[in-house]
Amino acid sequence: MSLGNSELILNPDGSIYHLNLLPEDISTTIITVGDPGRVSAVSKYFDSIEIKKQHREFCTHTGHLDGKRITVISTGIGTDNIDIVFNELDALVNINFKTREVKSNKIQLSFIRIGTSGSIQPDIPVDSFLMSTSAIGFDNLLHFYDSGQFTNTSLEKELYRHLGWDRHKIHPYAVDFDKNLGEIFASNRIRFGITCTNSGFYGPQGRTLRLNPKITDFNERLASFIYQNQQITNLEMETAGIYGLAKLHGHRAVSLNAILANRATGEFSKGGAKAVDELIRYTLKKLVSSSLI
Ligand code: R1P
Repeated sequence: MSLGNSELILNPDGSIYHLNLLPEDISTTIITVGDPGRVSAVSKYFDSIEIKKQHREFCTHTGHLDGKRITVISTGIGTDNIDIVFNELDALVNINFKTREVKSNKIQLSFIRIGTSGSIQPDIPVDSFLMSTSAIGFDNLLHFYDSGQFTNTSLEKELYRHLGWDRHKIHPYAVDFDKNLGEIFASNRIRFGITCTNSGFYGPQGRTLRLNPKITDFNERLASFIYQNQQITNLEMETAGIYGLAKLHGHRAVSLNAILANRATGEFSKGGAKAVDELIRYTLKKLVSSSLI
């Protein structure tokens, strides 16, 4: 079936609508960052850069490091952007832009998020690194896709029971990381945990400036949940969408977080840029030394 002009939107130069990219512009190994400014903070470590493109908040650099072709792209903030970035990146490899048909032989992409996040456990210090083994999405993105077989329904059920928030009409979805991809980036420097993704930075992460929260113990309820010996460790705004859309499309994804805030102790990193730079260098080192990507 040929996709209509209003569904698969291509620019006059043949690039995909929001990302402004052509199929040959991306690698199958893709690092996602939230901040467009972080793209060059990653690509400055490449041996060479072949592509630099930007449209809106979506900045893309593709280059080589130690013989590996790597793309780094900024998603901006939030899972609404993740919906655009992941659908369009998948289209670049799995839809033929000339026939506008889905290809029969699918290409699998590997996504590594290098993001920032706030811990909700007092023993996870600022400037530490955390890998999300599962992500819980409060943002509703996956509810708009036929996603049943890709979600962790047992985690969802236990969480619903623990939170008891049915009266608030909150029904988060849960998706796991790709274990094989995660193993590449594991070490004793990285803590593992369940990440909560939400649709905002203030109220939806339990922050009160001038507006009163509806659920006054939001973070405390999350922090006291335990699933198969794992805690909910941190809050951010993209990982659940990334895990969900990667799984639905048949791609692999892992989310790595530099912890900048500790919401339980009230601390905020004094060296956030350094922590992010260290996570970038750590991730690239693990990536180039792996034979699995
Ligand atoms: C909020 O400040 C932003 O920072 C975190 C959140 O997920 C949100 O996108 O991640 P990034 O630093 O990767 O953008």
